[in-house]
Amino acid sequence: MKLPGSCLAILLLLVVVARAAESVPQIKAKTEEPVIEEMLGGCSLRCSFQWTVEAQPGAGGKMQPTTILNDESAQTAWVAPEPTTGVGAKFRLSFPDKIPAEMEGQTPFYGLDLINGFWKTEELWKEHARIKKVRLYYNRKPFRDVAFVDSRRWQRVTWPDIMIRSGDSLTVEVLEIYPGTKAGLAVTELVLEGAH
Ligand SMILES: [Ca+2]
Repeated sequence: MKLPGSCLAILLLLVVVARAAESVPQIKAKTEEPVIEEMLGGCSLRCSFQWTVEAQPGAGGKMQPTTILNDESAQTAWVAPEPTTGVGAKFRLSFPDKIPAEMEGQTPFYGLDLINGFWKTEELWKEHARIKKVRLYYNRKPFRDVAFVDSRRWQRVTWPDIMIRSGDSLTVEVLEIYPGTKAGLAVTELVLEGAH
């Protein structure tokens, strides 16, 4: 059987895409200490740089600035707008466009902490979906696939140091969720780890 050129091209593309997905390291987040509201805002990469967050509710949606994921409050959570479930949602955490020259490429970035779901109450937690698996992109290149457990505790993922340069960003793409009883995905807080 002879396949038309276009079919071969598509097959080849599928193989390339499958290989690219396989090459992303698959890791599990570590479950850490319980969340204590008063302890939020401790030491993090914030000691060197602030970062901004944008959220895109699902594939084809638009990135919108949000402060709810880095407001140092476990009472507030980003919630997937209806009718989206949160699968396909993306959060982009961006470093400043202009890092001071003496700090350019000098500050390590090595981890991400998550408060999954709508942490505020047990009831809200059950009602909203939680993150099960994400793909992380550094400067829009796939970088790690991370599995999270269904827990109200802090969860942490780490990787070898990346030295931050002006305009760098980390994107978190939601691949799978633990469904809620009533609503789509909620995420309470994302914290970048690094600096020291
Ligand atoms: Ca929050």
